[in-house]
Amino acid sequence: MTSRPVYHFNSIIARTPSRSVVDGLRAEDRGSPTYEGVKAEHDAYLEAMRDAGVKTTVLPPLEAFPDSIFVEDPALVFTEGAIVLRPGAATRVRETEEIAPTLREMFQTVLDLPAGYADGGDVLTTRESVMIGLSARTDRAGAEALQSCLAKLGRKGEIVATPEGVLHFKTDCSLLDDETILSTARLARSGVFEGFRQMIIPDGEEPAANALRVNDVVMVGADFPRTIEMLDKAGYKVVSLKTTEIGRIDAGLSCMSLRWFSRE
Ligand code: CIR
Repeated sequence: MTSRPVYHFNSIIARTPSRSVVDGLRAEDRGSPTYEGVKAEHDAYLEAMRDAGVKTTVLPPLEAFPDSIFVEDPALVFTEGAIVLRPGAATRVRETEEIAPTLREMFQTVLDLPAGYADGGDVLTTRESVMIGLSARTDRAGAEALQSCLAKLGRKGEIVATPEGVLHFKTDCSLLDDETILSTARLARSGVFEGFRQMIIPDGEEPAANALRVNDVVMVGADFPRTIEMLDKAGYKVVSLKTTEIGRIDAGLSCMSLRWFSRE
C-alpha cells in the first residue's frame, strides 16, 4: 500500500443532473427538489472540486435515470482499477451500462460485480480496508462478491452493518483524515470504527455525516452550522456547500462523484 493519504485525489467523474432529477428516489417525501436548485448545487460542487485541485470529467445528463447524478452508486474507483457495481434500487440498475464505457476508457482494469447487489454509497475506503455496509441496497451476496473484486485489486473488503433505516453506510459517516472518522452517534455506537479517532455529529445534524475530504479541504453541507464549527475548531479547512435540494432526495456530498488518484 502506498503512503499517499486515502483522501488525496486528482481526478473525479461526475454527471450533470437531468431535468428528471426532481423525480429522484426518496424514503420520505419532504417535497421534490427543483431542477434549477439541484443544478446550482452541482455546479458549486464541481467548482469546489476544481478549487481543491481535482480534474473533473463531467458526463452528460440522462433523462431516463433521475438519480444518475449520483455517480457514486453504480461504480467504485481506485488507482488500481474500477469496479462496475449492481445498484440495489430497480430504477438505478441500468445506470451501470451508462457509466461503464467511460470507466473502460479511463481505467486499464475494470471488473464487474459478479453477483448480488451493492451501491457505492455503502462503501467507505480507509487506509486499513474498504468497509462495505450491508443495507437495503447492498446485500450479503453483493458484499461478498465485492470483497472478491477488491482482492483482485489488492484491497481488503470488510463487511459491516449500516444502522436500520439509514439509506447507505456513508449516509452516516465519512473519512476526515487517515486516522479520523466523522460519524453519527447511532453508527459510532455499533463499534465499527474501533481504532479510529471518532468525531460525532451533533444531535439533529445527522445528514452532515456525509461530508467529503478532498486533498486539503473537508466539504460539508452548509445547513449544518454546529458540525461546521466543530470541524473548524478541530483545525480542518471546511468548505461549506449547499445540499438542501439534493437532501430532499436523500443525497449528500459523496454521492455526486467518483474520486481517485490517477498515476497518468
Ligand atoms: C437514491 O435513493 O438512490 C438517491 N435518491 C440518493 C442516492 C444517494 N447516494 C449516495 O448516498 N451515495
